[in-house]
Amino acid sequence: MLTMGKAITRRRAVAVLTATLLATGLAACGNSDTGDKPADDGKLTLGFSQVGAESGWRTANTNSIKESATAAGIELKFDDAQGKQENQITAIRNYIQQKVDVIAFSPVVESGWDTVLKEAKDAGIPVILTDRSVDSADKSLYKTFIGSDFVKEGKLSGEWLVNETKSATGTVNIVELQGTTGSAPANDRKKGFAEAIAANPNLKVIASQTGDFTRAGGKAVMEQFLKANPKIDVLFAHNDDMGLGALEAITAAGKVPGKDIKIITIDAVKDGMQALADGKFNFIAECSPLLGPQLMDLVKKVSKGETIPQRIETEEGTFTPEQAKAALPTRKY
Ligand code: GYE
Repeated sequence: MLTMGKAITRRRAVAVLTATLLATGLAACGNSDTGDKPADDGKLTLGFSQVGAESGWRTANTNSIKESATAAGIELKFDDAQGKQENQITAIRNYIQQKVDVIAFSPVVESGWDTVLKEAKDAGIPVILTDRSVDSADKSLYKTFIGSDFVKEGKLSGEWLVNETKSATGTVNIVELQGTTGSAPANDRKKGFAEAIAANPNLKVIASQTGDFTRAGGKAVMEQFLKANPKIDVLFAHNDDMGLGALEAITAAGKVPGKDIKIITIDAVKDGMQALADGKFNFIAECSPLLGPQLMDLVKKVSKGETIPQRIETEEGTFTPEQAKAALPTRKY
């Protein structure tokens, strides 16, 4: 960590020196191998590898990152990995080759990052994890993580259900739509929810499968759940989009969402909040995608070699239908 910090300080010192030389009209000591990055112009360059465009949350997150890079005067190189880890690894390697100042990415799954993170570290390029974390034991492979407490989101969802069903007699059958297999939010939300309902044996998860965080996935898996299980009381979907897809399957099966089947989701993007305000969903735990401004702040800090916290968590709440109605008019995503 310390060595890396020093390396960064040195890199920045070179950048400042280069900028000064340019400003005084002297020849620049050029980075001729950086392709589209000109000889260091003093501008910070951030290489960002995004998961994909699977959900409303992701679209809002991408917009937040692009807008805040522009606002902060940071040059952004952006790559959409289309949900594939190998594409993210390729993008990160390209950023290393291009000698960007900082790399940030939202890892699609938790494991399998050590090699490429080590390559970035060896090149002296600091890495910031945004939104999703990695399971690397060596914490020096990245500077910080900025994002949500996914276990807490699952827990809040489960606690709402425990309270909602406290006077229920008999078994409450729950189906669960999981996020992308192996992703931090899918692993953690499942865990948090399971922990929250564990003390109530009448709350039973009778089916749990991935819908890959997409509307299409949520709809297709919910159709299977409905075919296989005559009595479903509750749907817990790991994001709004899968819940929205499931609504179509539930309605097509002749059931009333929000009444025959209670629906709990996570994210609180506008479409989800509308479904909640309309009484089709019953509860949403919030997960904010607006990570851009804080990320740009951190990019500036790490590039100067400043010490930053190892983990920075987003503040979030929960919503009932009434609260969704009140929040919708000013909702930013
Ligand atoms: O909840 C989901 C998205 O990683 C927190 O990814 C993010 C999740 C979000 O596809 O909608």
